[in-house]
Amino acid sequence: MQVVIALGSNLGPSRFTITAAIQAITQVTGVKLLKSARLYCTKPWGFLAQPDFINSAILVETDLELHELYRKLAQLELDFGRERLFKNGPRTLDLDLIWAEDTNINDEVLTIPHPRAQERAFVLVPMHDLDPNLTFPNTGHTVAQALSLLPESERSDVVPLDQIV
Ligand code: PH2
Ligand code: MG
Ligand code: MG
Repeated sequence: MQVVIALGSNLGPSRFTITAAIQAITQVTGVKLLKSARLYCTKPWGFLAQPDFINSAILVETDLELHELYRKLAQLELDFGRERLFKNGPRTLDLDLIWAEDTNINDEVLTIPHPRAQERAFVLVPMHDLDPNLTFPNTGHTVAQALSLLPESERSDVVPLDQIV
């Protein structure tokens, strides 16, 4: 099945960490990279007094069960020396399972679609690069629709790295 993974970092060499993490995910057995979004510089959401983030997202094809994929991603976070100072605070590497075709999961470990994805421009803008027509099964909204519901001020806080001079 197809899965969207969001990547974020704002501690250490974030830009390197994100590109290296994408490489590492493609090395996981049973995971094939279909498409990468651009890298974005994004204003912190939730807790403001921290550095800007680098965010991106990838679309993968996997035959792993989603909890198995989740455990592999959690291990990769640790391999990259994951530090997470507090909830919504600075982190070395965050890998979140955002979307998995027409799948809804809500158990002790996993919530898919990610419960806050549709409110966050730093998730939706990279997903829009992957495919604006990906549809969230819980709301029926496409990525393009969810994005259009956000205030312009939030969308403009997500800037492609190659547009920063
Ligand atoms: N992740 C958070 C909290 N806030 N803000 C931005 N811009 N990017 C993130 O990835 C991010 C955040 C918790 O996971
Ligand atoms: Mg996370
Ligand atoms: Mg997160």
